[in-house]
Amino acid sequence: MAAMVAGMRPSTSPGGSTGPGPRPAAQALGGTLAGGSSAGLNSFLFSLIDDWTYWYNDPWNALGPWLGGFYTGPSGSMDPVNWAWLNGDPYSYSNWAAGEPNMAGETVLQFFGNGLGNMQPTWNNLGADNGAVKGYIVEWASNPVPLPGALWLLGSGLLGLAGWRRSRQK
Ligand SMILES: [Ca+2]
Repeated sequence: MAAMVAGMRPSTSPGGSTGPGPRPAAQALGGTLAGGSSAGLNSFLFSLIDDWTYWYNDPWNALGPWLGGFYTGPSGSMDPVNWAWLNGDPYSYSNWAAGEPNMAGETVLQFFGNGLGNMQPTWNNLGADNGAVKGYIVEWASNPVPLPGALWLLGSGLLGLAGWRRSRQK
């Protein structure tokens, strides 16, 4: 059972080009940014953050929380195939929004909906240093009982903790 929780991005979380801003925050909690590596899991993750608390309008589209996807293709290019998940899941499922991924250099992945106010479980590639993304989803490989004390430092940003039983491909 992997436990997952949606949290607001801490203001002290560093951004930078090495990964999503919340990545070190997730690691500090003993977890990692969640991976939507199947249709069912992606829908489950979206259900955790289907709330404007975790989204903003940019103002042309709805930009949602970070996921743990990152680009593995050649520098200076972009494609929908060369991606991986921080949790090690196989990249065998994708749910890109229309026209995504687009820009080279936008090497990390977020929930994104085409159009103002359009929260969707579809994906966009975005620059890792984007400071406006409000939310992220943490996942643990096993049920973190007791929960890491640091988890509660996220305070009011937490939407909930939910379990997900994955069936890994062997
Ligand atoms: Ca993009």
